[in-house]
Amino acid sequence: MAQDTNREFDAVIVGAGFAGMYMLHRLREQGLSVRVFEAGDGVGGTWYWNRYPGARCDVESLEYQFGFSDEIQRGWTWTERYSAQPEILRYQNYVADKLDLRRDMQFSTRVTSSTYDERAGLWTVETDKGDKVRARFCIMATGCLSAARVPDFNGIEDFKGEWYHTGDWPHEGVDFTGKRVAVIGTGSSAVQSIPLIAEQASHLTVFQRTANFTLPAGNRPLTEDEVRKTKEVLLENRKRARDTPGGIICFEYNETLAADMTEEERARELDGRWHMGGFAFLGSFGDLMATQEANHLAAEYARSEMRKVIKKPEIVDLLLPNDHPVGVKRLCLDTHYLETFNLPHVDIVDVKKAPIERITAKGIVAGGKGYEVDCIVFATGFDAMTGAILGVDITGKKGEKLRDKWSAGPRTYLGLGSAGFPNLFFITGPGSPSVLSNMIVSIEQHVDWISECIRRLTAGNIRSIEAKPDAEDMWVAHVNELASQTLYPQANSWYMGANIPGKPRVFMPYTGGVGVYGQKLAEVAGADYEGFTLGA
Ligand code: N01
Repeated sequence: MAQDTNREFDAVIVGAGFAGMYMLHRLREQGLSVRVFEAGDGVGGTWYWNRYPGARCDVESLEYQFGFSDEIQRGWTWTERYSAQPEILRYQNYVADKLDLRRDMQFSTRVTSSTYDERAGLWTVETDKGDKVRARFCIMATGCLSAARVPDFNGIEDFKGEWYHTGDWPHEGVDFTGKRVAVIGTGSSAVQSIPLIAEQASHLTVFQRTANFTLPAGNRPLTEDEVRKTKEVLLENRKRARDTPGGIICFEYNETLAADMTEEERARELDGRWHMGGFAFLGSFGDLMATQEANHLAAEYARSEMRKVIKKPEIVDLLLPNDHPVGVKRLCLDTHYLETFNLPHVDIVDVKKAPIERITAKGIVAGGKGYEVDCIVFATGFDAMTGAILGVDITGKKGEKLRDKWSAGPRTYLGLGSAGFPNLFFITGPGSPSVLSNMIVSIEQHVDWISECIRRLTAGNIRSIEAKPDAEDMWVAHVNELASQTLYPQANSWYMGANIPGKPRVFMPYTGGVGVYGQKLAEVAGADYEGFTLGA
């Protein structure tokens, strides 16, 4: 039921994940009236929806938490090196309690449209529950990986069994005991869920289009000592993290080029970092993400390690990635993933060779062969980075639709705003480091910048801020130019929009790193929001 009709707020925030929660807190500190709309029935965002078995963060818990409040961080104790989804969601609820966030949040409500009224200088935001509110600022805290996507397989409506998407998992969980299960996809969600699904299923068939690089997660319980020590320095650590490329400090990037190292030195780097677990491996050489030669050395090493785990000779080649450089698709952290394929009741089907033709009442037909199953798990990913933003019908000045403006790919200035759409902000939008970084560090960086911007506009009695078209053009060109100096564009990844048929192929995140990006944000703000037009 609509709660708010014709009310006016200073700001509307779309989404109550980490970004929406912190944005609300910051704006309320300024005494602004704020309404958060959230489609789920609680806070959490990604961690609210992704409840599939094995869901876990691939950034270490001691770094994947808010860093703005000493009281909050001291009041929470993480239990594992990489937190599982239930623990992260409990943490988010703890923060929501602490800051009393829910009183300004309206749950189970999806924002359907947001329209700018140029004369009034206000956004009109409408929801699927019939709300229609007005606000000076509209802030999209919609997340980068929140528009779950099931591909358009023929016949899906005929399937008589149960089917699920990892990104929209039933809250009560799913019991696969004794069932014949198909998992489609082999990205991070599949890599995490497959070992646990295999523990229950009577038979598991994995439909793989692209083999992924997976490396040992090395998850383990945290010791009391390391938790205590981190609490002492967490806020300091967070400041340091903002100056790093990835927003994390648990490892450093080796800046030496592969060619400038001896074979022994390279082996030591690769081996040491592989066994550290996590993304440290990608920091083995300064040019690992920039040159084929350096990357090939790391990819060969990764394949040799992965090969050691796979015991069925007939599927080794299938499970080893060989069509893209390592790291250009998100690395997957492996906890018993490759080992699962050694089990007698687990099979893999190469859908690159034998594409899925249709889904029938009884299962899946691929390459002319039928696979009868009781359940299908779509681990097929998301309409990443732009899907959730464009899921809202956003209309800016002169009736321009953001969907039309972005039809050839997203266009933003700094990933924060888009020309023609005054007072509309994106948190970790396309064109910012976002998914290539520790998301919470990037969220805090953006929220702090946006809230300070709003504070200065309010203090100066300035009604609006809007990206200038030429600044935006330059930023888009800069983001593309940086990406082209890396190997990232060489894979069909969701970073490129390549997982969605028809989506423009544009490398969306900013590859220059959180630290460099932060300096740019500070310069822009310090120069009276250079590149933005401020309206009286
Ligand atoms: O999605 P994905 P995800 N027919 O897009 C396949 C974050 N995350 O949910 O590679 C057959 O990576 C597709 O094949 P291909 C993390 O950033 C983090 O797993 O496109 N297959 C691919 O194998 C991650 O990267 C964590 O050829 C089809 C898979 O489905 C991001 O979320 C955990 C297909 C989709 O993989 C997304 O991960 C989970 C089709 N028509 C997620 N369409 C952690 O923190 C797609 N596929 C650890």
